[in-house]
This record gives sequence, C-alpha cells and structure tokens, in this order.
Amino acid sequence: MKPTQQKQFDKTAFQNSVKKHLTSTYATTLQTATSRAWYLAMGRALAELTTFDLLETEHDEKIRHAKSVNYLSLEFLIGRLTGNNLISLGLYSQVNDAMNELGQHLTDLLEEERDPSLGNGGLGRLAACFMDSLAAQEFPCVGYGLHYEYGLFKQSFALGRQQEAPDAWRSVEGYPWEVARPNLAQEIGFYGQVEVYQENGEERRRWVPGMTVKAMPWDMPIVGYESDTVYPLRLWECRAIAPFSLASFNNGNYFEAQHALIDAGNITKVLYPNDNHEKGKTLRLMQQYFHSAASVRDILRRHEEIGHSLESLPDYETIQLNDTHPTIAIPELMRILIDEKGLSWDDAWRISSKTFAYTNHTLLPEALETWSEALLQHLLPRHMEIIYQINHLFLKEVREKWPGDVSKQRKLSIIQEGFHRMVRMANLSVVGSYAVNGVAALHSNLVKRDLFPEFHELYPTRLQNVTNGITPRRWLKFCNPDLSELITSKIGDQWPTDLDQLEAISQYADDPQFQQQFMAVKKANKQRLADWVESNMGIVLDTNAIFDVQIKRLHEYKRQHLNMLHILSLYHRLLNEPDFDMAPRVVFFAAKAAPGYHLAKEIIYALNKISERINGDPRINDKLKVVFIPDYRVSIAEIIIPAADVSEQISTAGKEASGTGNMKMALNGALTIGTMDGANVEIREEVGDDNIYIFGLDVDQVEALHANGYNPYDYYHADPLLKASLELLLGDEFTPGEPGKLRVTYDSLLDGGDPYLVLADFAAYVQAHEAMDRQYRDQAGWAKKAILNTALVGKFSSDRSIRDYVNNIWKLEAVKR
Ligand code: 26W
Repeated sequence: MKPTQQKQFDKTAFQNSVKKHLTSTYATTLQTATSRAWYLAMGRALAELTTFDLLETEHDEKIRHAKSVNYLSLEFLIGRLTGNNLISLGLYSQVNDAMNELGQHLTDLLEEERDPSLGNGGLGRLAACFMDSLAAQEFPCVGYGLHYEYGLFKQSFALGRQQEAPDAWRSVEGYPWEVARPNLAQEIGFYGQVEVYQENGEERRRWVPGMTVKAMPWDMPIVGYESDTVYPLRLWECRAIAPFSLASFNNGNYFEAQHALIDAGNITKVLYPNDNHEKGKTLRLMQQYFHSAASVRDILRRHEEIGHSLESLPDYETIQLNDTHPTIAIPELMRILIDEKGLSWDDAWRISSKTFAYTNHTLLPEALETWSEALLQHLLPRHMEIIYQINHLFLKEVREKWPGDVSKQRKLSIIQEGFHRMVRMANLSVVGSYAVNGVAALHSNLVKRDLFPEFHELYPTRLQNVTNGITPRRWLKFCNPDLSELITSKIGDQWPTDLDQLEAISQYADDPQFQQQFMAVKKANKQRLADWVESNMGIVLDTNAIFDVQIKRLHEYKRQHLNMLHILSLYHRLLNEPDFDMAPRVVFFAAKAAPGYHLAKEIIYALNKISERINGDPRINDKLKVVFIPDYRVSIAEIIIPAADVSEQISTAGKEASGTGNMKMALNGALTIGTMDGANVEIREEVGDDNIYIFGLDVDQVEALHANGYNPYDYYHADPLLKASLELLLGDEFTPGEPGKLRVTYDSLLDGGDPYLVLADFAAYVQAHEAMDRQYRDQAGWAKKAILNTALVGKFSSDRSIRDYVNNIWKLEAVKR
C-alpha cells in the first residue's frame, strides 16, 4: 500500500492546481471550460505529482548504482494513462471526490482521453504490460521508444470497407502526461562516409555523417502500483537541427541527393502499420537507427555520469531488444566503443555481447526482417563495415564447428547471398546477444527446432523461453471493477500484485451463490458493452446471448475467416434445418488490417456485409448477431474483454507465437475455444482440459498435412455443411444485386490453396462450438468453468514474466525507495 502518497494528497492544493491549469495552461475559465479542458487540466495536475516522483527516482542513489534493464522497442501500446495511473497512485477515490466538488464526473473526464496508440498489436502491448510490471516490482528500468506524431491509423468503415485516417493522439494541446526533457537531447547522424586516419601510429576509422538530426526525449511516467517509484518511458522525437547546419550547407552536402528530401520531421511522423509483414522501406530503417542510436547514447550517458567504466557496462545495464526492430543498436554500440571511445574490437565485443538480449515474437518468414546491404551501406556506412566484421568472425566459429560444410555457413551467415544481398537482422541478433527468448513454451521450442536449430547447437544455453503475461492492474482491477470487488470480498486485496492468489477462488467454483454473483458481474459487463454497441453502432443486443469474441489484428494466420465460416454454417442451418436449435449468440470482431494487406481488408468487408444481412434478417429470430466494432484499441478492449463469454484463439497451430488476448479474456472469466498454439497450450495446462475447448490440428499434424500435399477441395467435397457455408459467399445473399463481391475470400480458401488450413480445421471447430453451446445452456456448469478460468490463470501475470526475465536473463535486483 502507499500510505505516504495517500496521506500527502492535499485535496485543496490539487483542486487549485487543476484550476490554475484550466486558466493558465488551457486559457479557459471555470464557467466555460469543456469536459476536455477539465480532463487536460486534471491530467496536468496529476502529472505534476508523477513528475516529482520520476525525478526523485532518477536521482535516487541506490537506483543509480543498481543494475537496470533498458527495454528497447519501436512500439509501446500503452493505452490511456489517467485511469490506470490513478489506481497505481492509490488516488482514484480522492480524485473522484475532488473533481466532484468541482462539479465534474471523473468517469466522464476519463473518456476524454485519446488512446496513445503507439503500437500495432501484441508486441507493443506486451512492452506496455512489461513496463507496468517492472515499475510495480521496483526493478530499475527505462523503456525506450519513439514519439510518433501519429499512432496507428484510426479505422472506420465506409460501405463495409476499412478506411484509414491519421491518429493525432496528442491533438493540438499535447498529451498531459508527457514531459519534455530537452537537456537529454541527442544528435543522430545518417549517410556520409567513413574516414580512415592515423593516431599514434594506428589506423583508425570514423564515420562522418552527411545529415544530422536531433533526438528530443519525452518521458511518460510509468507509475509503480502502490509505490512511490516512477520509471520513465522515454520516447524520442526527431527534429531538424535549428536553424540548419551551415557547414554542410556551404560545402554542398546539405542538398546532396535524397538526404535533403527527407525532412527530419518525417522520421518520427508516423508508426508503420504493418504487423508481421516487413516492407524494407528506407524511412523505417531510419526510424530504427534513430531510435537505437538515441537510446544507446542515453544508456551510456547514464552509465558514465556515475563514473562507471565502459568495461563494467554489462554489470549495470542490460539492453532487451523487442524483436529485431532495434537490432541496429548492436553495431551502434560497437561503433561508439571502438571509434569514439577507442576500445579494441575484442574489448568492445566482450562488452556488447554481454549487454544485449533479444526476444523473438514471430516465426512467420515474411515478418523476419532483412535489410538490403546496399541501403544499409548508403545510410549507415560504418555500421555496415562493423556488421561485416561481426559476420567474418562468426563464420570462423561456424567453420570450426562444421569444417567444410558450406551449406551451414550459407544458412547461418548474417549476410544472405544472392543478386540483392540482404542483412538478416535475426541472425545478427542471435550472434550479438547473450540470451535469446521465445514468448511461450511451444514457440520457444519451435525457435530451437525450426528457426535457429544450428544456433542452438552452436550456443546450447543461449535460447530460452519466457512465457508472456499481462498486467492484472489494467486487465482486471481497472477494466473490471465489479469482478475485482467480488474477488477482493473473498480473498482480500493483495491479488493484483500476487496473481497466484486467485487460485483460492476455485474453492467457490461449485458454490451456487458465488456462481450467481460471478455471472451477475458478467451480465453487467455484457450490458455495458451492449450499451456501447447500441449508442455507437445502433445495434440492439440481448445480454442472454453467448458473447463470442475475436479481437486481434486481422491476419490470415489468425483465421478470422474460420470464424466467418462458422457464422455462415449457423446461418445456413437456421435457415435450412427445421430442427436446428442453438443458444442465442452474438459474435464480436474487432481488428485493424494493415492498409496494404488486400485479403485482410476483403475479410473485413465480408464480415461487415454478413453482419448487415444477418442482423436484419427476421427469419432467424435474433438467434444470431454479428458485430464488427470499428477502431480496435486498448480503451475498447477494456470494455469488450470483461464482457466475453467465449474467447476465440483459433490460429493455425505453430503460427501464433503466444497471444496475450487469450490470457486477458480467460482472466476475466471467458472460456477459450482454441488450437494447440502459442500460450493456449499453457492456458490449458493451468485451467485443465475440462475448462477449455481445444480443437483442430496440432503442430505436427499441420506439418504432416503440408508435407503430404494439402488440397482444400478434398474437404470441400467431403463436407456438405462446409460446402454450403462457403457457397454463401458466392451469390448475392450478403450483397443484394451484386453477386460475387465476397469471392476473394472464397477463392483464397480454394483455388488459393488455403495456406492456413481453414478448411482442414472447420469440422473440428464446428464441433467444439457445439459442445460450448450445449454447455452454455447449463448455466451453473458454465459458471463453474468461467470461475475456474479466472482462478487458475495467475501464471499469466506479467509480474511473473518479468521475474522470469530478471532471474534467468537480466540478473538484477529490485530496489525499494
Ligand atoms: C517488421 C514488421 C513486423 C512488425 C511487427 C514484424 C513483426 C511484428 C511483431 C513481432 C508482430 C507481433 O506483434 N507479434 C506478436 O507478439 C506478441 C507478443 O509476444 C505475441 O503474443 C503474438 O503471438 C505475436 O503475434
């Protein structure tokens, strides 16, 4: 608990601060201020408290001299901060009262905050949960990311098709929680050439950039739950160097080729919206280097400011690479140590290779980053030299291990040979890191078996597993206050920092009164979601129906189209089988598609069209509804997740590294229907086979089916329900008067070869849903399973994930202030 902070809260001073910000920061009056102005002023007043603690934490001698983790990520999908920070500060009810006295409703003000959507999906949200767990457990840390002017695009639908609009999350007023740190700004170079010169009879090299920009840090406060510790999430913004470099202007460099065309302000203008698909764009590589270079310099500044030697860097700082996006930090640190600090190659490599660790988040080949050697050479000429040298020394090791085996060298080389030579960032990450981890047990095993088998032979202790987790503060305590209260009434209030305690709830799983209370909470959460849907989309829902939820990025491997086929099968049976009965069901989707991912956008279109038709079809008697919620983001997830009865986790086995939405919904009492993929495997281990609906091919069966030559038509011809469901996509059932408008999805599943085996898993999926449908009609039995899901998923707290990193990889200690 945080008695000091609570005692220190001075209501009158706080209210005065809010009023002062209203007038002097936002130039309005108490009488005329809008809700938005009240929210902003309240945010600034609260941020004053956290900025104070941020600086106290930064200057704390114990923390300065302890080992820290630096979490480098191009994405931090933090979501709204105000409500969450109020809970962490332990000030929710006091601020609620203080604002009430000013005539404002806290819940309304919280709705005024725009989500900072500075991430695409799982990887970015994981980074945000990890920051929360680091601060909560008081592990010294800094998150390093980018201060995008525009986050992930806003999604809307026009005639069922996805439209993208820029996401100006800071609006014109700026974001109240961020604080500029101009004293910590850095200069970052690009382009130019490498100069060779002599010093003390030795040949040395230095990079002379052709273009220099400024990295301006903004700190977001990460407030430790019920502690005074506030660690920074430091986001770099790119600015032109003012006014501009006169020297380079004069010698003609300034307007050299494309350098001048790329305005410095472009570098952090917008988050790339690709998820699991790498595009090789120059500006993206510039973002990556800009982020890595600014962060590495800041880490070295902190290290050297307290007087530590460079040799001791790995004893005080560890750098976690969130996928390969920040991997250029490895050659950047090498370059600084050798060229700027004068260390030998061997000394620099010893330091660097004990400092970096790398997390792999995906096995999809199209997501593994490679950069063109020519592009790297042009943009970062000195880094390219260093990569060659790393590769040269590494290939020597490979030759010693496998003498004469050229194929091994070709496969493991950091440089991929060919007409266009490419730099493989994953290989560079493995070679340059002291630890590499996957994000769920199954995934980590596949990393060893399929992705990096030779690396695993070469470095048998390097590859590890850390199963992902989610923060129970945001994903239960904050988003589901009624369930949190019910839990606390039974087992006390310590579970948010020790989620394994939830297991004690399982003793009530058979208790009719508790079952009834648990389901009443679920019902209220379903009503909250139904109200949102009615007022924002005009669709009326029955909260007695099964709320069946699939919320995640739109991707073929996640198989939203398998879910679509299930909906089509239900629709077909409702219309054609007089005896068919089903519990009423609402199927929810929320998903953004990468703007250039054509098939994903067609699937969204098809789902919207299907929804329109089914929801308005009187023949099916409201038995089935389909709701595609637009603009999926953290704040809407906070409404959907507590309301889910069924959690759809139906990726092709072997494709979803972990998933984290699966954990969030199970924690909030949803039953999972899922494949043996990612963390589903471990969720099943925890909740038990009776409390989860596992179906379909496993990894080995998927592999065997592909090896034997998969033909989707075999399934199409053999299964009349599948055939009928698919054929609904061909006519004009959902696009009246315009037949064939949904055939892109149909074609991908048949002539397109169905690469993710949707047809092969269809029958098993339908069966699993039938079993759930039967179970739902026995509400007591359902309640028991739902309760056991909440009770038995304590393992998936990100506090546990962070402790795994701390104990097995980072080796650092908590520091209490
Ligand atoms: C360069 C293009 C690109 C962009 C993003 C490639 C890859 C990514 C991410 C690694 C994709 C991603 O978010 N992966 C997800 O990471 C989560 C956190 O570990 C996992 O839970 C998800 O299973 C995984 O898909």
